[in-house]
Amino acid sequence: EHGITKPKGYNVSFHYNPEMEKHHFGMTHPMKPWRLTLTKSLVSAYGMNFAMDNYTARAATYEELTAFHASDYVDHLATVAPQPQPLDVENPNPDLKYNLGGSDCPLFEGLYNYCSLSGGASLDAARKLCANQSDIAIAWGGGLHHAKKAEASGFCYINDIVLAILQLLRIHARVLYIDIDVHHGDGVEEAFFSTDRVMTVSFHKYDPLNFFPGTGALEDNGPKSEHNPGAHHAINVPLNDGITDEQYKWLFESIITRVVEKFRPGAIALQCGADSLAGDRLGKFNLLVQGHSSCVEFCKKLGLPLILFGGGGYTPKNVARAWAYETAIAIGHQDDIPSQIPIHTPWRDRFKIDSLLPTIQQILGEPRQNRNTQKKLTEIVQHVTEQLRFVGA
Ligand code: ZL4
Ligand code: CA
Ligand code: ZN
Repeated sequence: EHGITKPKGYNVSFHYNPEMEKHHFGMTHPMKPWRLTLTKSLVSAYGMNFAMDNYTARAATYEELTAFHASDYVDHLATVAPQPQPLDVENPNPDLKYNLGGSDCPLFEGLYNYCSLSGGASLDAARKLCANQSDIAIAWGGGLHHAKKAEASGFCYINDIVLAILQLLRIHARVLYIDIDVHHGDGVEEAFFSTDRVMTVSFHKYDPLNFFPGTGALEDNGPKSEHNPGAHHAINVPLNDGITDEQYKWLFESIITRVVEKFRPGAIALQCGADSLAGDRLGKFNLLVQGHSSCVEFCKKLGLPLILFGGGGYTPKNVARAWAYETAIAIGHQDDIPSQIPIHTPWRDRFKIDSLLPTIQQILGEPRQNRNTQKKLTEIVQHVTEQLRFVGA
């Protein structure tokens, strides 16, 4: 018996392929594809699959990948051998072709398959929205926002988000891209730098010398030339460590309200990187599941076709909680699912925090010192408001 039923009046689709988890970046690499399995098992244990259309994602084809990526890069990805030997200690910075084979973007067994599955899920999700068969489409295996046209970067090889947005642009005049991963969404920003049909908004930690990728300053708003249609269509929200739910929610809602009002998108693509949660191995924000998921809730309420991508997230138990809870928001059951994690969840014990009963919104990790002042946040909203004066009719 479960109380979770299909929402009336709209459809949610969930795009996932269990093959993705079989790939490994390396034992100590922070990116763990099995966090997707953990997410899926939590979603299933809650019975959420009864409330949405579940699809086993297919692999993207070569033609689909080269809709954005350079064919020589995709050719190389398809044929390159897995890491021949452990990184050479004598030469830790070998000349990397397409930035492949270093510690961030290693060459592992089945890499091309992993990339095409991630791309395939996001493409399927976008096509479901385009066909009007789904109102919210979910692809937690996507969100790989750093990949460039002909270069791997920051654990990302294929930019599934760009591929999905290109699909949405066939139907919609304007698409809004929002990125709540703790890192700057540089690959997506760059891909749509010169068009006024995509506005990109990234919230991220910004510390150019010490935090990857070092781009995304407040003043970077697209091409500097007013003759370039992309001018003013990149919004960046640079933050410091320790930002809280309350501050983040205020910033997100203030900015997205203004953006939607001026840009009037036909669809929204939301990258839900979970490394902005407290207790992340790489990120140092203080967001709880409540604050992170409030961004999803806010976007859903805008009532536009919505695609949800995964992204970063390096403390798998927290990632699974956030993405499962955000799935509950998508199907409209966030207020009636039990907060306690169902007994039948595989690895249920691993969700426990200090032997407390495991619940879906509990996050583990020491709070970090908040280095964001209200004065700075107000300045950010002011700057964004000024940029938006140049946008729209
Ligand atoms: C690791 O322990 O800041 C990779 C990467 C591998 C295993 C053993 C190798 C040890 C942390 C990160 C050497 C690691 C040296 N292993 C990593 C400038 C850097 C060069 C590489 O969430 N070293 C590069 C990328 C970022 C850099 C973040 C976020 C993706 C996303 C979307 C990408 N790169 C310095 C770091 C480890 C590793 C431990 C690591 N890499 C942390 N931050 C980076 O936005 C999915
Ligand atoms: Ca971001
Ligand atoms: Zn990230």
